[in-house]
Amino acid sequence: MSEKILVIGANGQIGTELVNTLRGIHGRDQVIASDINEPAYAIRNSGPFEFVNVLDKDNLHHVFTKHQPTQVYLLAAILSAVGEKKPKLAWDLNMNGLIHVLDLAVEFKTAKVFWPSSIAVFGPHSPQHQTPQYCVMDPNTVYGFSKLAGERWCEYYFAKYGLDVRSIRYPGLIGWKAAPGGGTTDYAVHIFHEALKTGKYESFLSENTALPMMYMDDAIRATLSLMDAPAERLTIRSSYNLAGMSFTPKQLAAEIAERIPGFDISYADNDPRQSIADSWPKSIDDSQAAIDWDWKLEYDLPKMVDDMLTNLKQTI
Ligand code: AKB
Repeated sequence: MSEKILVIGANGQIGTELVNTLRGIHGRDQVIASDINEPAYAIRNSGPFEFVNVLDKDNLHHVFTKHQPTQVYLLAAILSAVGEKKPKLAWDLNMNGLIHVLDLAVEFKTAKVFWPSSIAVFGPHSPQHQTPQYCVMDPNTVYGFSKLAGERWCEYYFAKYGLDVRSIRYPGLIGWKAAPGGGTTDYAVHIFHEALKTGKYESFLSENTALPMMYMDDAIRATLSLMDAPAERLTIRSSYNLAGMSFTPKQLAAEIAERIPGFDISYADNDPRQSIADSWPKSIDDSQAAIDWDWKLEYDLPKMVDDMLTNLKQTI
């Protein structure tokens, strides 16, 4: 069957890469990019585009009627750092945007829905090392508890309406093609740009703050593997833990300094993102993803740093 894929929030860090990868697989006209803003440069000329505001259900209904998508990726969201500045908007967008899409997917009999969750669903009382799939979860950011509530809705729509909704708890994502959009893990992208431009960087997280991270190539591959997996193999309908690699700003800076001699890192005091990072896991147990859909990581820290610097050099 030929797919018709709607990507909502296509302008973001994941969306721009996902849209172009999906277009490479399914053909440009089979993948409808959509966003509340003008299409980002990276996706502007690569296929069809619709303006979509996930909070406007009539607008969404019109887009579903027009394109009758067989798959929907809902990527529109407010991330952790921006969410703390605009808590009500973050809750509204992250929650009601999801419920609108789940409702329309049921109404239009959309075959599959992908929705991203995050390591932000964990909180200060969750185990910090090798955080398991199931454990205490007491997120203390609006972003984190909107994602946790969203996971519950996804599982509920699967159980109640048979909607084939699939999800991953992404770690911090690092890529060279698009900028991250207001998260706590963004330092791990900014550092590469500043290393190449100025040879120095002030990290807003302290030197020993370990967080789970993943290279974008792995994240896109994981997303497509989960979406391609046979439904009967999937045992988790809330959201799968996904680990990637774990490192601190100091460890990342040391890897960069090996390739850019003289690179200098300093650390800011009292950034509000520090307490968010301190409430999140340091590493994640993603063994269920390996069992259910054969997940295997390809990029470790040195390989990711090599690839980032090689590619970014050509764009800066
Ligand atoms: C953020 O930092 O808010 C995101 C995330 C880990 O979900 N990158």
